[in-house]
Amino acid sequence: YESAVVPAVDSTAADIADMRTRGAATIADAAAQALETQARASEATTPEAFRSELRAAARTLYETRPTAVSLPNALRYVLRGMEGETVPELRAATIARAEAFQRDLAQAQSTLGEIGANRLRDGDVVMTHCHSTDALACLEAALEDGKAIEAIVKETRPRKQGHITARRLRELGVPVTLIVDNAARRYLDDADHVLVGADSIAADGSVVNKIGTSGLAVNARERGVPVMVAAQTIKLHPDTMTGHTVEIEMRAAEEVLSDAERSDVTGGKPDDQNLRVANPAFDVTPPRHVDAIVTERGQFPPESIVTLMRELFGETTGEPWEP
Ligand code: RUB
Repeated sequence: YESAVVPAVDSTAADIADMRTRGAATIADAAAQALETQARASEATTPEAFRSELRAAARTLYETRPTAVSLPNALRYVLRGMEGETVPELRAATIARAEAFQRDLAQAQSTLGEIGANRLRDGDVVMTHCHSTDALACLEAALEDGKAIEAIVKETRPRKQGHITARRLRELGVPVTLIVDNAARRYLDDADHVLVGADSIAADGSVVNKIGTSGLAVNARERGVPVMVAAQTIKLHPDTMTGHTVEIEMRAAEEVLSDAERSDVTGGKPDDQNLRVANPAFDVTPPRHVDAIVTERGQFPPESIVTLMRELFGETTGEPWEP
């Protein structure tokens, strides 16, 4: 039934793979939306065919980027709601479930924002890395509470998601100092908090987020600047409860070194196999370098996040399309 996957699912998958749609929460939202589109457009005539189509769509979406667990968590949540005896029943249930997921995601982010805002005081300076909608929700709620906030925004090479953060913060009226990543340690002296998001959080409280987060957290600890991770519970990685590790995505060399730059660096021999570029998209910050994980269920010291994971997931494991 693979061929019955509608073009909208393929284009959502391509947008995620190429990072036109990016950031863990936004990816989850887009994936749920794509499953809804598949359910609406399906021409399946039997319940079995409908289920197979939805599972094939989920697999297409899943195979885009490996690190943000919000993607399989979203797919699993929607597919679990695919209940009914007939195609119309299955269709209605899947659409309702996808819509509920998207509603809950938005609600969780705003609840998380209010909780995170309580950690911020009037006049605080916050250092950010990458672009996280969960992190920005905390700043937005603090502003709504009438607190003045300033931001030091790390550029975030190679994709410069810091520019998205800077633009969003300027829209909110926040004064922004944009710095290159290498300047972070120097500017930590001016920061009251480091505030980042997460792509996945492991059962031991390790935080998987944009490459450079772990170095920033180590430097912040050395400088005595608290590190706050804003992450909805959709970022909690169920498989890590049974010893699995989180796969770190390696992205294309061209993001780091353009063809023209490669030619320059190799002295006109762009095929030089001994010039390798390594481009990991994420890294792992150990729990000892994180002060608080802020979720919509409250804030947690990283070491106790596993209690929340057990409560939310029970023994959930396996691929999203497995019944
Ligand atoms: C994005 C990134 C973000 C998290 C959290 O990486 O690391 O910090 O996904 O974002 P990329 P959010 O740009 O490679 O997708 O809070 O919006 O879910």
